[in-house]
Parts: sequence; C-alpha cells; structure tokens
Amino acid sequence: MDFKRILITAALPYANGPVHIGHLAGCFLPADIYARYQRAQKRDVKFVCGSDEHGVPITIRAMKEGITPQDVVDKYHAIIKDSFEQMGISFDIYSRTSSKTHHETSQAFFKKLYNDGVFEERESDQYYDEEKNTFLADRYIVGTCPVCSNDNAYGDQCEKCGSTLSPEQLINPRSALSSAPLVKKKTTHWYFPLDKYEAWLKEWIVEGKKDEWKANVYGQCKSWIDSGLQPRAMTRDSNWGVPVPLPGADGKVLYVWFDAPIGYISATKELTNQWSDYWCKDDTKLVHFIGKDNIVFHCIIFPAMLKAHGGFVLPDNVPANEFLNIEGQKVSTSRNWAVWVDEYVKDFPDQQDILRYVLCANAPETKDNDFTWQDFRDRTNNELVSVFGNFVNRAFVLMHKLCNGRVPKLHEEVMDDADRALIQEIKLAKQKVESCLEGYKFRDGLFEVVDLARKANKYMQDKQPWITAKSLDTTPDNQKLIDNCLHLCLQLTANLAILVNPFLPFTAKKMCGMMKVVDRMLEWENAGRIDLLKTNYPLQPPVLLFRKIEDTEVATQVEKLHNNLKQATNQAMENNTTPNATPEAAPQAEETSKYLPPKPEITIDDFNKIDLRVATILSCEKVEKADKLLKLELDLGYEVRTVLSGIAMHFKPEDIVGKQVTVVANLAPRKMKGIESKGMILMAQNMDGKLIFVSAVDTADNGGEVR
Ligand code: B3M
Ligand code: ZN
Repeated sequence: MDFKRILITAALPYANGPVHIGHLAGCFLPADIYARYQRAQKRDVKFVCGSDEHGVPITIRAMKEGITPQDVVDKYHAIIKDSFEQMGISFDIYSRTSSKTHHETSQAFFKKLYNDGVFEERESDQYYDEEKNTFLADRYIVGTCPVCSNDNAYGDQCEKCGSTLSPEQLINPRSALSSAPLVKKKTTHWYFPLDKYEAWLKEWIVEGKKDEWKANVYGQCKSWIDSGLQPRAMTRDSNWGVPVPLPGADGKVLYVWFDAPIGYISATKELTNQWSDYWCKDDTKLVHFIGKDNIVFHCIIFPAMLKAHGGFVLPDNVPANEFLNIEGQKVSTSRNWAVWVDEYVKDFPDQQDILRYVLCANAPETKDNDFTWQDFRDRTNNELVSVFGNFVNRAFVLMHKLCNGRVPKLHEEVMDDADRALIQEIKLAKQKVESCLEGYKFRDGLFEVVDLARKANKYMQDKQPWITAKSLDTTPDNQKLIDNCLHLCLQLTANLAILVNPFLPFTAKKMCGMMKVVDRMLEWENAGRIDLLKTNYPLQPPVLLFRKIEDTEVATQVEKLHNNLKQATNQAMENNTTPNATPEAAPQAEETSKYLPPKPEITIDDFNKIDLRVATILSCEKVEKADKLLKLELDLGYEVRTVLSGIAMHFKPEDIVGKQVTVVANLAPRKMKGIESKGMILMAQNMDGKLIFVSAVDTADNGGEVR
C-alpha cells in the first residue's frame, strides 16, 4: 500500500520520574531516527508524544513526597520534556495527558463505546479504606510478605524479595493510607470485552502481520492471543485520572491504559487541525515505537479499542525494542541503577550525538543488550573519533593544505578504478541505509554509515595524496590525482552528512557548517550524488566533530552508578521499602525477580572457546586510586600472571592469598589504572550480595582445565 502520510508515536513516559537511557534506546531514539529519515524523504510526517500523567505510580510518588499528584507531574513533565529537547528528539508535539484536550478526547472515546453498548458493567469486591473513604489499588495495600516476611510488601509485589503477589496473599493486610483494617466493598466497573475481538485479532495479527512485524513483537502477540483473551476493566476507583463521563460515576476514573494511548490522538489534535487525516484516513501509516513491556497494550488492547470505536486507522507496525541493561544489571529505578538522561547532558555537555550513537549501535532491537561505560568509551573513540571524525577531519585538512581550501575539480581523464569503486560505494550506501531504515533496522543502518567512512579512510590511505604532493615538481599531473582524491573525499563527506543526519543530527549540522551548505542539502534524495559540493567552492576549516572519552570519565560514571545504588539501598533499608516504585509497566520494566534473566542459549562450541583454568593466588594487593580493584598474581602452573579483579570491597588482600580459583585464561587482556589484566577470576554471588570464589572443591593442579 502506498501511504500518503506517516504518523509516528513514541510511548508516553510516566511523569513520575526522569527518563533514563533505557527509555531512549527502547523507543525514543529509534522513533526519532525514523521521523528524521522520513522528513528527509520529504514525506508528510507527524511525530507525537507526551507525558503519561495518570496512574497509580504518580499518586504513590505524591504520597511519599507529601505533595499532590499534580505537583509530581508538573515537576517531571518539565524534566522529561527538557531531556528530550536536549537529546534532539524531534517531536512535533510533546503534550501531556492532563491537558484539557486529552480529557475531552478520552472521555468522548469512552462515551462512544459506552453508548454503542461495547462495555460490560460488572460488580466486584474491592478492598476499601473506611477511614480515608477510598477504594485501594493493589499498590495501596501493604502487609507481610508470605515469602520473605518483609513487613512492608505491597499488594502486587514484595520489593524485598521480588515476589509477585496479590493482596489476598499478604499476611495482615492493611491500607497504606491509614492504619485502618481492610474491608471489602462492592464496586462497579466497565469492562472491555477483549474476548469478543479475539477472532478479529487472530486474523489481523496472527495471520496478517507474521512477516511484517518484528519476531519479538509478533511472538508476544501470538502467545497472548493463543492463551485466550479476557474482558478487562477500563475504569478504576481513584480520584486521579480522567473522570469516567457517566452520571453517578463519582470517584471513578479511566484506567490509565485506556486513556494513555488515546493521548496519541489528543496530541495530534493539539498539533494540527488536520488531525483526522492522520487518524482516520486509510492511507496513513501509523507506527508505534515502544518498549517490549508495552506490546500487549499497543498491539492488542488499543487496536481493539480503535476497532470497537470505528473510523480509526490501525497501526501498520509496532517496532518494539527489548531492554537495555546497565553494566550487566537490569535497570531499576527503585535501586537507582540507571543512567539518567538529565544527568548525562550535564556530565557530557554538547555530547548528545555520542550517546545517540552508542545507544543506536548497541540498540536492543532483537534481544536485551548491555550498556557499559567502557563500551561507550570504546565505540566513541574507536568508531566515531577514529573512523568517522578522523576521515572528515583529514579530508578537510588536506583540502586546505593541498587544494587551497577549495573543492578541487574532478579530472575525469585521470580517474582510476579505485575512484570509480568509491563512487559506487557512495551510491550503494544510500540504498543500504535506506532499506535498513525502512525496515526498522536502525543499528544495521548506522553500521552502514560508519562503514562508508571506513571505506573512505582506506581509499584515502591507499591514495596517500600527501605523498603524491611531494613529487609535484617532477610529475605535474600529480596535482590532478590529488584533486580527484580530495574531490571524492569531500563529496563523500557531504554524503556522510546526509546519511548520518537521522542518527546524529547535531553532527550533520556541524558538517553543513564546515561545508557551508544549507540544511536542504541534507534531503535524502541528495544522497548518492557526487556533485553536492561545487568545484572551487571555498570551505571552512574543520571543526572537531567528536571528542575522545577518557578512561577517568568511564571510572567516574561507573563509580556514580555504584554510589547511587548504595545510597538507594541504604535508604530502602531505613524505610524497609523502596523510594521510587513503579507498579504499572514502564517502557523499561522494573526488575520483578531477584534472579537475573537467563541468557540466550549457546552451543558447546561457544562454550569450548572459553579456556577455564585452575590457579592459585600467589599474592594480592590493592590498586592505588581504585576502591574496587585488587591486583592478583596468579599461578597457572604454566605461567604466573597478573589479573585485576573488582572484589576489593569484599576481601582483604591478605585473606585470600593461597586460595585456589578458576580463571578465564583466554580473555583478551585489558588495561585498568595503567595495569594490564590478563584474564578474569570467576566469582559466584549470593542473593545478599556476598561473593564466593568459584574453585575446585578438592585441590586441583594449577593450570588444569575446568570443564
Ligand atoms: N506510560 C507505560 C510506560 O511508561 C506508559 C506508556 C503509555 S503509551 C500510551 O511503560
Ligand atoms: Zn518478600
């Protein structure tokens, strides 16, 4: 189908905390790349988002901080909006669900379903706080955890041991709002009969989207549908949210997952009078960017609501990402294990594009991925600085040195195969990046861009115009060779600006400045051309596109993470609770289990690559200026070597000398604090955080293999 317009949405973040880089990588960055690319294609694009300002997490936060829910959302809406602006997320509108338009739009939506007799009205027993005269969401019920005896477990989850609970399982349940004992009271709610849409969903998704939607998205939908759909309550007893627009429904609001997706419609309404073109015309391509925990809401519940209402387009695609872990651990806002975007932009001023780069190059598109500060440094220094930035810089420096600061002419008569091959690569790169972006394969697309720079570097290195320049007097044609090389390198630079623009917009802008071209050059149709810069056109001196990340910056950030964790843990212990709980699904879900998720399956061949050996610790000392590192001398039988291990917080050096350990002996050496570490020792971690050496039970010979 040919689409006339594209409506792009990114999941509305809850305004109960700032956004972290997991949110960015999960949906906002890919959505932005897609929107920027489509705009460069001169297509009719609208990119909408806003804060999700309803739901229990916000009222809980308000209660904990002793402020009103409105105060909470006002505070975080501003912080979140600013973070997005800073990071160049180019929404056409960033709205909020507390807006008047949104209240009206979601109420009208509900009313239409109600009038059409879509809902089933049901009565059920709900916990009620008689002192506060209010029904209690599961989160508002506390009691003793049946699993770990934590006295402050919630009605839906114990945050101490991670168990998922229901209020019925709590021992001595009580209200979190008062100390009143709980009573049950009858309440009425309106249920959306998802079961009635099962056959339709089967046809639309299970049969219709198999080859179109990403495997992770399709798989989740299919298993939901296959396990049978149940009616779901679309209203709640609460006074924070969109009031249910029915007489006698005081104290009832729309379920946050009913009103939030309608927020996409409200935001479009606020953006343009033509909003209905985007929502109601068949030739609109609607694309929802979300994190994986939002899949069912966007692929099943919201489409069923739209279908029941009638007159709306359905999503063409829902390219959900998996999760981004941080330094090997799941993001947890309650443990403050996260990299916050507002802090990143403070810690790394004017370095938005390197974060965009790393998050896209390592995006969790098909599986959960890990963000580490070391990888952030490595990718920045080895890919952005050494490959992309270095090429552009060299092209400009050489042009100023060897071609009077002007775009030299292309002399066709002396072109060779290498020149022609490079031109071919430029054209190919456009096609490759384009097909990646159309197919939501953002990391592959970005790889292709950098790969073009890599090829360009090689071309320049092979041509060596600086050497050619040395024999100008003897071989006058040599100036032509130099001209051709730099002409092509500069045209390629212009192409790089176009191709990188959706991913790294700040960089593309800088490059336009250096080339003295207007933004219009960045239109996608210009990619693949080698006449973008006019011959003899004077260009600016190069500016540095990216700066290197220092090892000390990596260390500082890692330390910050651990300090945050320590603080949050201490505070949680004081309160016997967690400071920042998020019971509703967040784009980056909270950890719900004390166990790390299982890793993907590997083959025996994968395993056999690891050379595990028995070794004895010969000596051990602390590493200067590193709180966590111990320097170990290990006897591996066939050699003695140095290994650094981050266990200084757990062991005294003198206590572990003589211990036998297991070493990953063929791990690539790594330098930390100026010391080279060759290998890694295996440690097991108890649930309480205690570390234990993984070693042979009976004494084994040093150097012996562990299998
Ligand atoms: N605020 C949930 C979340 O942040 C929710 C997304 C709404 S998208 C309509 O995960
Ligand atoms: Zn527990």
